[in-house]
Amino acid sequence: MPQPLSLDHGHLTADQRNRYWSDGFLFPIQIMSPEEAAETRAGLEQIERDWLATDLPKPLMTYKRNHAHMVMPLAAKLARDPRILNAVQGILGPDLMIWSAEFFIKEPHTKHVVGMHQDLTYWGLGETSDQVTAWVALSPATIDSGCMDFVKGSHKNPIMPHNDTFSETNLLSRGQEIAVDVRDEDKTHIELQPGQISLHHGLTFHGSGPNISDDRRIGFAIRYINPNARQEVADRDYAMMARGTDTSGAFVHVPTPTGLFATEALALHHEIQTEQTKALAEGLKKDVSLYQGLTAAND
Ligand SMILES: O=C(O)CCC(=O)C(=O)O
Repeated sequence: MPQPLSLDHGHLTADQRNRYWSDGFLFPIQIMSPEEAAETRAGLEQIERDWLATDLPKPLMTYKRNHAHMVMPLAAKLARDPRILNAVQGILGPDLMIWSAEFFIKEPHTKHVVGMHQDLTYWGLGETSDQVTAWVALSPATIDSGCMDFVKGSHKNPIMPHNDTFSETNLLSRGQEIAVDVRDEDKTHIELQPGQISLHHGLTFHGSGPNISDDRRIGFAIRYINPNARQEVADRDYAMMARGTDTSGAFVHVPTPTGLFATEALALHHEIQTEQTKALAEGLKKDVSLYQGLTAAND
């Protein structure tokens, strides 16, 4: 496991910022202790136990994989954690909004993978650098558990063609995969301990392998933008303020959740999912649910 980076009072140093812009990613950054990460994991697993069989308007998996921060206070707290925001501020500046946040969970001994892709391909935000993903490890992300793999410097490419494979074992919406041969030797394994994060640019080629370990692999991916970002495909777009001010007003602000799966938040969640699906589904010929390929444990 690589040693966590030495931050400057919780902020990225100039050297770390340069490394992000040169490589398209940065890791591992220790945000919280393993014990605190374990508490957050326990909170999530309590929700999974309590809500799996209830009559939520949509399957629990939909909320875990789409704007979890809007309907789960635990996810909003994590997405607005000042320690994560301090690191993200080093990349995007002082005004930060949360565009989206989702749990990526791979159950032990399962075949699910994430095909190599560039995030920005389907977001409708163009090829902007005014976004970054912080991926928080809530369990060990190792080669065995299916940690992410990043291709150094690949964020300097434009959005490349992707193929929709609709593979049952690919956790992405269309089973999408970049139409570029990525050699194993070009991949950096992003191994993280619970409580650590990685940062990655939305053009960075990345994916992840299956979980052959005995534990769940639980990651929480938070997509941050700054006010320079623009939605170019959907009629309108939404974001939650995290820090500073929104100087552009280009995004409809969404409130932090007042409680777990509160009625108003569920209604807004539905509205946002409908709008963002337009961007995600642009050009999609085949009707497909947005989040497929998950086991019953993720439902
Ligand atoms: O969690 C994974 O394995 C993949 C996550 C991912 O593709 C992302 O956060 O952009």
